[in-house]
Amino acid sequence: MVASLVSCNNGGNKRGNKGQGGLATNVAEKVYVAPGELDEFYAFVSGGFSGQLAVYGLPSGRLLKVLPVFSQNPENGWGYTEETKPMLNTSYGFVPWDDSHHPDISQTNGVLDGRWVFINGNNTPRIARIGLESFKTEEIIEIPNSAGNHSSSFITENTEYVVAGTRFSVPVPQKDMSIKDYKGNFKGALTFISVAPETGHMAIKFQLMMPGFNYDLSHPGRNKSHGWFFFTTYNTEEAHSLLEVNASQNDKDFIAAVNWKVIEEYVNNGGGTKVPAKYAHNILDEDTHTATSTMMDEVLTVNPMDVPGAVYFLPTPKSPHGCDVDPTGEYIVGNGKLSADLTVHSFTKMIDAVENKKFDGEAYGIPILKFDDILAGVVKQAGLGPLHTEFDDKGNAYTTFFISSEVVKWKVGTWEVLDRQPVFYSVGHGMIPGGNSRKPFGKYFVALNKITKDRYLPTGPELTQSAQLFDITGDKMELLLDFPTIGEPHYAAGIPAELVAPNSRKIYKLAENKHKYAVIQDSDVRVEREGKEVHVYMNMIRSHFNPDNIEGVKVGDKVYFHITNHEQDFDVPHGFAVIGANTAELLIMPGATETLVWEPKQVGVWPMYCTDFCSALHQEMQGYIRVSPADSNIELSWSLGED
Ligand code: RUQ
Ligand code: CUA
Repeated sequence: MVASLVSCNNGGNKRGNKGQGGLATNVAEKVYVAPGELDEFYAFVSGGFSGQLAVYGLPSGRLLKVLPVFSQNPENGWGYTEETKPMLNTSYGFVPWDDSHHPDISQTNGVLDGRWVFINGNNTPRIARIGLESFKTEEIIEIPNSAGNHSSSFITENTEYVVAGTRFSVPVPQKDMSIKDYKGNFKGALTFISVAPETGHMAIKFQLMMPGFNYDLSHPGRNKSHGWFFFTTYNTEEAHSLLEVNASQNDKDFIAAVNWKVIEEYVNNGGGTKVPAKYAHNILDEDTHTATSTMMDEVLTVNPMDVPGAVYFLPTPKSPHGCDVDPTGEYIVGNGKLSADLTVHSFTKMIDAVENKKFDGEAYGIPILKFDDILAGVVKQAGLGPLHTEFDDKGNAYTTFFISSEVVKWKVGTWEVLDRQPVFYSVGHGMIPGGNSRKPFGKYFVALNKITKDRYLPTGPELTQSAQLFDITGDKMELLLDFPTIGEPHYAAGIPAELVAPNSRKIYKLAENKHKYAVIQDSDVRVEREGKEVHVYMNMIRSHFNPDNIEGVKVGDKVYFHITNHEQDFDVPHGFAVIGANTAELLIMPGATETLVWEPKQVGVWPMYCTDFCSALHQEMQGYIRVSPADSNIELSWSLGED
C-alpha cells in the first residue's frame, strides 16, 4: 500500500514539467467544481494597479466578477455614467484610477460577517466600501494628510473602525518646503474611520499625527488585544533619498502599538484639534441609483503626546513589512523583510512592560519598549524576505517569503517550522479565509505571486500575475492549482460562500426606484428640451426601447439618456450604446436607472442599441435618433411602434 502510494506520487512528479508541475493524481478532484456545482468560498482578490477587486470562487479558481472600485470600467459604465462619476471625485478632481491593495471583510465579534469588503486606494489616498448584497462599491472616502495609503484598509473586530495609515510621511498641512528638511518635520497620519453599524457609512473620527516614518501595514488587536491596533514602520531613519540604503541602517524599526480605545475616549471628551483639510466623501444611494460627492473641509487631529498611554513602539528587526495578529490576539508577528528570522511579540508582555514603565528611551516622546521584555519568540531561519503571515484554526501560522519564494508553516507558541513549500514565484501576500480574524476557516491557503515566468503561456513581455491554491488540511501543505489574476494581487480576503450567497441581491424593485429621472409608467416616457440640453426619459424591456425613434435633436445639443430597465427578473440587465458617444455603454440592472450623455457632432440619423444579448430578439432591440443642423426648427418628437 505504502509503496504504491509513494510511487504514485513520484510518478506524478515525473510527469510534471521540470519536476515542478507534477502533482498527486487526486489533486484535480480537489479543485474540480463540476458544471452546475458551486464553489465553497468567495475570494476577493485585490487588483493592484488595476484599481479594482476581483471575485473568484475557491477551490476552482474561477473568476466570477471584476468589481470596479477606483478605476473606470467600460464593461458596465462605472465612472462613465452620470450616476457613478461622483464616486471617483477627490480633492484633486476626477481621479479615475488607483492602486488597490488590501481588502478586508467586515467582522462582528472578530468573526467574518459577510456584509462589506473594504479596500484601500494607495495612490490618491482613499478607502472604499463594497456592499456584498449588490457586489457594488457603495462608498469611497478620501483620506487627507496622507500619501500612499498603504497600511489600510484593515478593520477592528466589530467593524467599529476601518484604518488608513500613510506609507509616505509628508508635510502636514502640505506646504512648499525643502525635501532636505524632511527629518523631524514630516508627519505620518494614521486615520481611524468610523463605520456606522447599520449603513456602513464611513466618517473620519480622528487622525493620529505620528513621527515621519513610513507606516507599512497594520492589523487590529483581537480578543484580549481588542482596542489596540498595530502598525509596522520602516525608515525610522527618516531618510528622504536612496532609501534602499539609507532606510536600512537601523537594526530595528518599530511596530507602533496604538490604543485606539483610549484615543476614542479622549476625542469623545472633546480632545483633539480640528484642522482644515479638503477631502471628498462619495456615497452611492441604492434607492436613487445615484452617487453624490460631498467635499469635506476639516478633520480632527490628535497629537500622540496629548494622550498618555495611547502609543508605544515595539522594536522589530529589519524594516518589517507585514504586521499580523494571531486569532487569540496574543501574538503580533513582525515580518522583517531584510531578516531571516520572524519576530513575534507578546501582547501580555507588552502590557506588562507598559504597566511597569519598562522603557528603553523614546522617539519623538513616544516610549520605546525593550525588545527582550516583549519578545514572545523567534521563528529561526524560516526563510528569506518574510512579507506576510496568515493563521489557520489549528494554531499554525503561514508566512510568505518573497526572496526564497516559499510558504513556511510554523507552530504558534513553539515557533518550530513544520513545513515549507515552494511557490512559483516570489509570493507577496498569502490568504486563508478568515486568516486574520478570531475564526479562520483553515482549509485553503492562497499564495499571491508576483512573477510567473514559465508557469503560463507567454503573452508578450508581461505575463499574468497569479494565485496558487494549497490544501492545508494535512500536516504538509499540498499545492492544488495555479490560476491567473487581474492586475497585481496584493492581499485577498476569503469567506465561506454560505455567509454571502444567500443575501445576494437579485433585482432592484422597480416600485422602489427613487431615481430623479426614473420612468416607471409608460405614460411618463418623454423627451424634453432645456436650452441646449435634451433629456430623454426612456425605459426598456425585452426587446425594445421606449421610445425607439427620436427626432428634433440638433448638433450642439447635449443629450441625456435616462434609461430605466423594467425587467424584474434575475440576471437580465440591458445595455445601451449610441454611435460616437465619448463614453462607455450603460449596463442597467433590472429595476435600475442609468444615464448616458451624448453630444452628437454630425447631422444624420444615428442608431442606438442594446449591448447585452438579452433575448432571442436582442438584435431587434434598437432605435434611431435624427440629428438636424444646429439652426433647424424641427420640433422634438418621439415614438414607439408608429409609422
Ligand atoms: S503589500 S505584497 Cu500592499 Cu505586501 Cu502587496
Ligand atoms: Cu436588451 Cu439586448
